[in-house]
Amino acid sequence: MIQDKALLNEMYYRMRRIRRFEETAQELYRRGTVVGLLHLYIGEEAVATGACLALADDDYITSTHRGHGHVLAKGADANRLMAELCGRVTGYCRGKGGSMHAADLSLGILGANGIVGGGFGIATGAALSAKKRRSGQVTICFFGDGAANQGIFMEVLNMAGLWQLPVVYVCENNGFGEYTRTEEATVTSQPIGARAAAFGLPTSQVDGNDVIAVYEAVKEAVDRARAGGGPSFVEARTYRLGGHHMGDVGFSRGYRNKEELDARTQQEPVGRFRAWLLENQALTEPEIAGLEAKVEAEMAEAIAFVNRSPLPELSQIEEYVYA
Ligand SMILES: Cc1ncc(C[n+]2csc(CCOP(=O)(O)OP(=O)(O)O)c2C)c(N)n1
Repeated sequence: MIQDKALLNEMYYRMRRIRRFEETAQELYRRGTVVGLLHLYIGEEAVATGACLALADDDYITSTHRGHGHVLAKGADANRLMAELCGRVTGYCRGKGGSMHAADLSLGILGANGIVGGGFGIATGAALSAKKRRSGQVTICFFGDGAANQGIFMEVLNMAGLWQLPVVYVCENNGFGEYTRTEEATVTSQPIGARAAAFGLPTSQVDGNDVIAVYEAVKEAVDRARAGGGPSFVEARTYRLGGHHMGDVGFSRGYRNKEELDARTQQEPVGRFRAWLLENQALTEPEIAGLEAKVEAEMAEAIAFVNRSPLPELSQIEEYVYA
């Protein structure tokens, strides 16, 4: 059992912060304050948290269309991220990127990405750069089970294996693609990691709703990469509790049912870790309440920050866009 109280504290704080950020964003979306699509990370918090806690501050991550959890876990500012979702000039991309494009190079966040599989090349390139510069930096590439079916996945596994790059491919298998069950689109008689193993990468599979299990598996891979041992693959098995995006409500699309959702809700990672902390006397109820109050204050501040931040002027419509 991990005895490091500061680490356990940080695990709970980061997971709770992601959960409450997502719930707050959901609320702002319903009020019409969030602009554009919103893919929530609720239910998957342990993956981003466990993985990012295995990294150093100057290490890199690449993220996905479901990226708020990854960037928050790597230290992104909740105010600037919420402002970005709401199209405000104070957001990470001056309000022009929206939910799927937050980046902060000063924190090693090389970007969320609206292109499924778009992080593969960026992460592998960043790892090649780190190796060439002998910087000691490691890159985590987050991607979904659906993204694993993009052809570029095979290309980067080959290159990372060939050049022994310091990169960890973390596959978040949340059971679904877009309104599609994983088994409808992906061979499941073999784990996704078998693809990485074919290129010589060490692979592991963990319970992605167990933050400690994710941390330990990713830490082993990160330490190996930093020591010159090359790339690894980790599959974190989790479950997306919400719809594919905010517009996917209820069960009318028929790819899952209420019984399954209820059963999986029982295993959600934030409440599960909270209970574990108390059972194992790792944190006390007042200590946990203190962390929760800190998160609530941050979320209240994020809403206030959005409210006092302007939308871009019409005259700025052609600024900072590539054409
Ligand atoms: C190249 C590309 N193809 C298709 C889409 C549409 N799309 C958005 S999310 C998604 C499903 C991705 O599934 P997965 O990688 O498992 O991530 P999850 O949504 O489950 O987190 C698809 C097909 C896209 N954004 N980009």
